[in-house]
Amino acid sequence: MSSGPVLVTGAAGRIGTVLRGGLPERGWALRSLDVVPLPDARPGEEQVVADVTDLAAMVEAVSGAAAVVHLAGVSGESTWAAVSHANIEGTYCVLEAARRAGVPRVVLASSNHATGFTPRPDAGLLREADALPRPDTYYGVSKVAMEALGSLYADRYGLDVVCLRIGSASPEPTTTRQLSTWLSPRDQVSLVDAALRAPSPGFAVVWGVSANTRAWWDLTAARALGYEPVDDAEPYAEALVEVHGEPDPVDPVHARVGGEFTLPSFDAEVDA
Ligand code: 15L
Repeated sequence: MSSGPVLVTGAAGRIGTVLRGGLPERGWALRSLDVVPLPDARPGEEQVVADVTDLAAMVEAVSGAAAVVHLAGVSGESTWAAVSHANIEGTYCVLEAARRAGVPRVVLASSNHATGFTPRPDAGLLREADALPRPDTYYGVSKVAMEALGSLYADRYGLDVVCLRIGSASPEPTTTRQLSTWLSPRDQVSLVDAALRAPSPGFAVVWGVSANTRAWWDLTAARALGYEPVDDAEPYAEALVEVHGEPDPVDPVHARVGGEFTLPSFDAEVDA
């Protein structure tokens, strides 16, 4: 591990806020970057206000960092212009800035939506290798591009790049799909900590979910990095099933891993 702080992009966002609470307890000094000033800067935390699509600003921001955790971007479906600029151009700038500044490791917040049209397995668990790019939205395409850029920078320039295909990062599960896809706040911290600490991961793509009883993603690769999930969505099942019913496997929301994002309501004509 190199010395220096970890630069977290999108630090004011949902996952960024969780990580800023948890990573310092695991020994990481943080440099928190967002396009807006943090409303709640913590003692010892460095702050940078910058846009991840500004390459010059990013080279300066990553300088001296031990690693980058890249969370910034559009976090759901939007127009092609918005998604491609923030997520694809933004990821390029983060990786290129890391290369130019000699930062050895980048952790990328990918998403299950990179593979959203993948059918949910009838039985057994889906490994990363069994889920080829099958994006369900422009957002999903941007996450496929993120993983491809990470692969390029690992192979060509020798950066360690760990892509986390995050399920549903939220305080608690609020739908029956999330009984399978939930990634709890504690486990968000553990997963990123493992991605930062794993010795020489090279290029890795791993699912990011808690130890959910109803999970359909195989955590073997994530555990190999050192991830030890502690939470399980199952204690929320009774209440959610009472309201929404048991998930129907032929309902498209439950038949494909991307859930709602695969529905016609996400068609371009609807979003434009
Ligand atoms: C994601 O990647 C999104 O950022 C989030 O808004 C949720 O849609 C999540 O996936 C999910 O699949 O639940």
